[in-house]
Amino acid sequence: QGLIINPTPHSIDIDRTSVYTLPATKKINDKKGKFAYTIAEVVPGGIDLSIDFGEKQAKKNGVELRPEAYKLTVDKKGVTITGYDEAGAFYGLQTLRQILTSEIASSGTIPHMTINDWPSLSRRGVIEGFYGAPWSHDVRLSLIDYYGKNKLNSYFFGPKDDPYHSTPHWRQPYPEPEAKKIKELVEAANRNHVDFIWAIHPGGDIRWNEADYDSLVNKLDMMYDLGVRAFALFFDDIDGEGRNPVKQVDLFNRLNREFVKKKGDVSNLVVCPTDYSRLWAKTDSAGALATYGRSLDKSIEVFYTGDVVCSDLTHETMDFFNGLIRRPGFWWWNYPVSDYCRNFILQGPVYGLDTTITEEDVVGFGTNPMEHGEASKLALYGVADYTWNTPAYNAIDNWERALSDLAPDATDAYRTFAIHSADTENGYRRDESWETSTFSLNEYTPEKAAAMLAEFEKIEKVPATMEAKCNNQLLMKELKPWLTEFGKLGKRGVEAIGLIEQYRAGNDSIFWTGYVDALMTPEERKAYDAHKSGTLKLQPFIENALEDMVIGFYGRVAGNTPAIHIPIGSYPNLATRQSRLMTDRDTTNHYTSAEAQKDGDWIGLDLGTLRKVNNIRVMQGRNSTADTDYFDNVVLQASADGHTWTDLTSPLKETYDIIWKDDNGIDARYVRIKRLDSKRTSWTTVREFFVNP
Ligand code: LTM
Repeated sequence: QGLIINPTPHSIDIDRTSVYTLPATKKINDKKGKFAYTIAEVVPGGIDLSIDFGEKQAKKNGVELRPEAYKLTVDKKGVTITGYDEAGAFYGLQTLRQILTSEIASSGTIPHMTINDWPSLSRRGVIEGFYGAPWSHDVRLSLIDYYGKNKLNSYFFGPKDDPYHSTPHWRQPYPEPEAKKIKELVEAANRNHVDFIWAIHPGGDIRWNEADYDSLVNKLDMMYDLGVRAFALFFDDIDGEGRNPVKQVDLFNRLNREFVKKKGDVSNLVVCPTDYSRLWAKTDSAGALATYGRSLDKSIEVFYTGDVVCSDLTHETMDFFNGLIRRPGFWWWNYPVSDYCRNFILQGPVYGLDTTITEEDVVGFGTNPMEHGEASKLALYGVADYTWNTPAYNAIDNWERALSDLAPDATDAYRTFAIHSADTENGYRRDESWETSTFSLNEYTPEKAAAMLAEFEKIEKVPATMEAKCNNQLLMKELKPWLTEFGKLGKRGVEAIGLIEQYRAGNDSIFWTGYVDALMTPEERKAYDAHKSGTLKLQPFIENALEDMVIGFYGRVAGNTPAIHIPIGSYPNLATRQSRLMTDRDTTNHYTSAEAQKDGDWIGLDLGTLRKVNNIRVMQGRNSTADTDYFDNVVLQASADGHTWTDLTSPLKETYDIIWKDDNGIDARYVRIKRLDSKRTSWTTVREFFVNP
């Protein structure tokens, strides 16, 4: 209580009956003279501090005997930090920084305590490995500082859109100003006990010949001269000759012998294979991963993203990969990366990581963040906690602490924004709005409506509160477009609740005027689509309420139910706005399942009421008949009640565009395409699902 330390220490023992009073002056005993810079940063006022490190000292003082471990004691003499090594002592100082700024020390005293601490995983870090605008120099520096503060020790520099990291310029030196910045980053990383690992991504146009081998060594040498002492080679997301696993392995082994070992002060290579996900990895002995397992030097570490590109981390996931590559893999976690859903800013908790994972499963853990570096800190706070103290990790508790760490004066407002800005809608699905209970019109109660109204009113105020109280300008710059749309979402929600009341009171004329007003204009829709929040519950709540009310309203004034087409099916994201792309009468955009298709999966429409259906057309695939993302071997079906289905066609194999017509028609409220059995595992995509077009 009153003390927040991230990452959570392994052991902390506080004696609240005795306190050490912070003195007016600084008395520092920095035994090896290594920490003047960090102490000046961490300790602003007076203190009695003794700091040392080394195996001998660690043994003497009861420090856990493993790299990066430390012990920190506060007693009547002051603060003593002993590191197993220099990094351990540095981490002891980072813990001290958090003690001194915690409530526990706000009155100038600190209770006596003993902290014994060490990392669960020895390689903990960040991969700047996304597509999109690489981080700016300022953001990188701010992040490196953040890694140090949160005991993250590895930073892979591999932004896909850095032309000197990848094709076309990987063979060439960085221009002078860029090279200078990299040197500065290396220095900042060294100050923060972070390994700066420079990655190269040459597979797009590499030629397996001596000239390109020399180009590669030459480039690594140039980076070495800038101070880089750790390297990675990425062969992800490439076509052509570069994919050859035998050539890749030969290259890695040769570089290991002729560059890494020869230099003597360069860390083990880390490589990313082309088969970095189980989704397309071959499991036979001639497959790429088995080739790595058989022939790759044992000192070389191998990245893996899991069962799919963005996956949860589990023992089963790693067992599959580790068995093939014959060593524990290096986990590449594609979260909170948002390059596949750039209109989202992912602010939810860090979860999906098994807390019984150990170094027997993974040799290291790298997280791939968003191009919004500051806004990614929320997730990095979680990754730091998980990787440092894996068994104790608690996702929600960590997320709550992260919010107050990043926006101490605007925590509530930031929390309101973040809780509704977590899901991806169409990718690595994340829980969102978990404290909000939405309701459909027929479940209305005054209490439920009041609760939703209160939430929307709170949301409406968030942008102004964040503007006034969040002092982190880099963060605000990144969040701003989303905050603006979030405020508008709040306003739309307040209006929707008002309309529900008018509708329920039978005020048809007021309802109708308000309804027309509440519909989003194409410009409003475009702005929201570009910077989305609340896609899991809030926006669907508003849209469903409006739709239900207008159907009811037409029924009331015209005496029948109008034609509606609501997407339904076995994929969870059919309930989101994204699925409306299949009923928007625009064949240039599409709904995507965002999950592999399985036998029994189905996609269909609810027509709102029983109707005569005599014409159905389902256009699948993203662009053309060449697309592979259609359901294979499906049957078109109709149903009056959603339980008993009638086949309208025989099984349709490899049919991208399904057309069914029958002059007599069938009475149905539901229609669907249902997959029978097939080997296809791609996602499925529907451009348009027409019924009686
Ligand atoms: O994940 C890997 C190994 N490669 C790429 C990343 O560069 C990209 O950021 C993520 C997320 O889209 N997916 C990838 O396949």
